[in-house]
Amino acid sequence: MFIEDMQTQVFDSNAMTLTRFVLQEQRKFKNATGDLSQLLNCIQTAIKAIGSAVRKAGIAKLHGIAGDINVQGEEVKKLDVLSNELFINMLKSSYTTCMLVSEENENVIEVEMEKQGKYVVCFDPLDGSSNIDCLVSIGSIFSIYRRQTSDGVPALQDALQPGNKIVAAGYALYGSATAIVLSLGSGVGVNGFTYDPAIGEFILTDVNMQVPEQGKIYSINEGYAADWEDGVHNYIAAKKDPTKGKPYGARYVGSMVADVHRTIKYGGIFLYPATKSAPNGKLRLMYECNPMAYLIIEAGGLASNGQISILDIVPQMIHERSPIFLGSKKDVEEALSYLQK
Ligand code: P6P
Repeated sequence: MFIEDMQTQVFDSNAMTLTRFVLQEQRKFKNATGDLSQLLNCIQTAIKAIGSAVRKAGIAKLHGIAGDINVQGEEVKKLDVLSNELFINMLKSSYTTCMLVSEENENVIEVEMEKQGKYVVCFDPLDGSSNIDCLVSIGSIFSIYRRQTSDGVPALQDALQPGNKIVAAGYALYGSATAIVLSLGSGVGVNGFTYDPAIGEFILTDVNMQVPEQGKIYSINEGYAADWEDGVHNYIAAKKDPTKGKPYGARYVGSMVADVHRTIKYGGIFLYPATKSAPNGKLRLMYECNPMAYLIIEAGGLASNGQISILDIVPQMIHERSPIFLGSKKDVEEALSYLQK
């Protein structure tokens, strides 16, 4: 029987998927071995699986604390434990990494010798996971470096590299849609991809993303205002009650990936400054500040710790924290001028 109201679905038979994009970009580097493409495609798989778990967490009771047993008698893994395992397994099985740094692991993760490759990956598998129970957007953040030691057992120095040594970086945003934003190298630009569940691929939707030179939004947790240094106080006061022009709008999700993604798209400034109780700020250098700074700078913005570019900080510890001021060039420059008064 012919169903007359059959809708002919329009398929783009030439959609630029993330996989195709990565392979296309690889062709621009004549010495490319394909290892980075292989690594990025394995990261993409981890992100697809995390996106699926995040979206069914409530139904699948994935919110439970690690070690709980669900009604089927299966161990319930917290989403961030599951996300961490997915990243580690996909990264190791890419045969392109030799050392991993995860927000969830106290020490560096050494990849088995038989699976080792030349890359080091620092990642936060599920950033902002404290927001998931109320369905606020959360994300995964990653940065990729080349190992510095020549071969053999990787050394801690392979992990403790400044952000200006990043080879590629990106984040996944599990929001109203699942998106990946990444840069495949300095000067290559920043591109955004949106997940199409109909075909299980990320489709290029934001070409050559640029942070507006100046925005109209400031993003900071005002709950800590009593702890801010004077420069931060005075800057935020000037945004609220400017001597000329309109006040800035305030937006703060409390999930770094969501706040940074909005900043790239709309402009403005995201601030997580040092406070008396957190003299180095809260956000982690290796897998939050560095990758986000790399992307913002690649997209034409700025990212500073208040004194120097985030990417110039030489890490001393894999979980060290840093204050961060990132976003539109003019907004960050203005904020820094208040900090240096
Ligand atoms: P606060 C989430 O816990 C997170 O690590 C980042 O994603 C976010 O930007 C920050 O902490 C929020 O911290 O102190 O404002 O709740």
